[in-house]
Amino acid sequence: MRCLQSTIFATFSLVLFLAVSGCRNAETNGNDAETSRGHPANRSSASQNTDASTIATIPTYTFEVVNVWPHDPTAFTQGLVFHEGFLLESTGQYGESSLRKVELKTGKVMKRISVPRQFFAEGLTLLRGKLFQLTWTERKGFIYDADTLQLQDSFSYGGQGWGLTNDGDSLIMSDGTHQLRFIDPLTFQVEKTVDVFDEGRPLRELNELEFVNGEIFANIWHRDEIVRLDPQLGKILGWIDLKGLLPPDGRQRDPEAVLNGIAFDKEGKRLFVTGKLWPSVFEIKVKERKTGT
Ligand SMILES: [Ca+2]
Repeated sequence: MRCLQSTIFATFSLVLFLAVSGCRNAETNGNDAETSRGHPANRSSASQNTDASTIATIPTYTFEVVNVWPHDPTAFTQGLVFHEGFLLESTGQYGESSLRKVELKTGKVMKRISVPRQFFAEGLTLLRGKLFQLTWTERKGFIYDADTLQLQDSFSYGGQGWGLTNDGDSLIMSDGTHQLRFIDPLTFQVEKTVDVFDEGRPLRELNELEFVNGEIFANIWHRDEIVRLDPQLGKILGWIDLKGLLPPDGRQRDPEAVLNGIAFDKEGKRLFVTGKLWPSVFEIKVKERKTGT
């Protein structure tokens, strides 16, 4: 009898040990996913599906500078849009946030609308003649006339506001997570969300956005890279490596002086990028990186 009790106890202990080990492994894997931000030069991705059969090589792109234009080095760029020959820009920081109309070739600020000092302005997009501007943690967005920059209205949303673009129908916003929200521009209800994964891990801190030829281009906070995303699935379609675009000696010593600003000229097929406190706006051509380069 004692032997049987011992056997039962030993079996129970083994099951308990395996269960606890399994939990620990799951926790460890979860923490790895939370903390890992690195990624290899030659990438593969399973997107939302980690099945090995779906893993495919993701192309990486490099760039060629077509033009360099001046940019206000005090502009803490959070949103960038191209419209009828001008850049429209949202700048952040409390007490300094603004909406600007900027002459591309001179960088001259033609018009500047100050955002009330209790708001930290973020992403910006132009849809149906209106400019929509997010704020960081204030859960309030502003709507302006795209031609006059006159404030017309405001709207509310949950969570943080980071980047903003649109697909012609919906506003698409990032909020510091790996999720993009599609929002109705009239009711401001969330229509759907799309999650972005890099090799099975959440790709967090998606920042400034731009809708380019049916894809979403997204800055990632503190990285000199833009990720190209499928808007329907959030699947990663490619990476644009912008290291070296603005060398370290061209940057201010502010750790926040990072790449953040993508604008696309649909008619001219021109792509513009800049950063927070950067002295230049770059028109770039994206080129697929050849193997071994
Ligand atoms: Ca943009």
